[in-house]
Amino acid sequence: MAAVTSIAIPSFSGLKANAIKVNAIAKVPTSTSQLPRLCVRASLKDVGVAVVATAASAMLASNAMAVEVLLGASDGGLAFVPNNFSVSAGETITFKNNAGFPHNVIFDEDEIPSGVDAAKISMPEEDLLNAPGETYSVTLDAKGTYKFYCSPHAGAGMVGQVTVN
Ligand SMILES: *[C@@H]1O[C@H](CO)[C@@H](O)[C@H](O)[C@H]1NC(C)=O
Ligand SMILES: [Cu+2]
Repeated sequence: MAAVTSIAIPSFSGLKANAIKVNAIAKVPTSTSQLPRLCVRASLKDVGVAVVATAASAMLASNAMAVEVLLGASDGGLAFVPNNFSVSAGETITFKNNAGFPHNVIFDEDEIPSGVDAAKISMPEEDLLNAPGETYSVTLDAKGTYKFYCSPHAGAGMVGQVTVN
């Protein structure tokens, strides 16, 4: 630390330099192990702040352009929650297993805008979401009304509708 202090001094002059020198010496840690430790702690804190800020902005961005639909009502009802909603074209719709699974998400080929391929936006018919929290996400680009259902539970009324604006 003594070497650093004496290098800094020549760029100042007279009384001011002496005053700065006194301050600098007063702040030099008495133990050489103190300074590196302080530096490490400071940089970890900065990194932590940066990570939190990034996570918060990512969350805001995803909230702005995503809709979550629960598969199965929390009371056990076999339903999409919500079962009738609107999204913007290109917005991500994430279906999330909640209760009463297995579920799937199949778009009805006769109840979607013309030119849209139902197979491309549906889960494969033989696939089922079996585990809690499992998701299926889809993005719809063509505007219009789409109807979808869960194949195991369509007969029980597990059907839904989304309007893409
Ligand atoms: C879904 O919402 C649309 C638009 O608000 C409405 O026209 C339609 O009747 C609703 N369908 C059902 C099944 O509730
Ligand atoms: Cu289902």
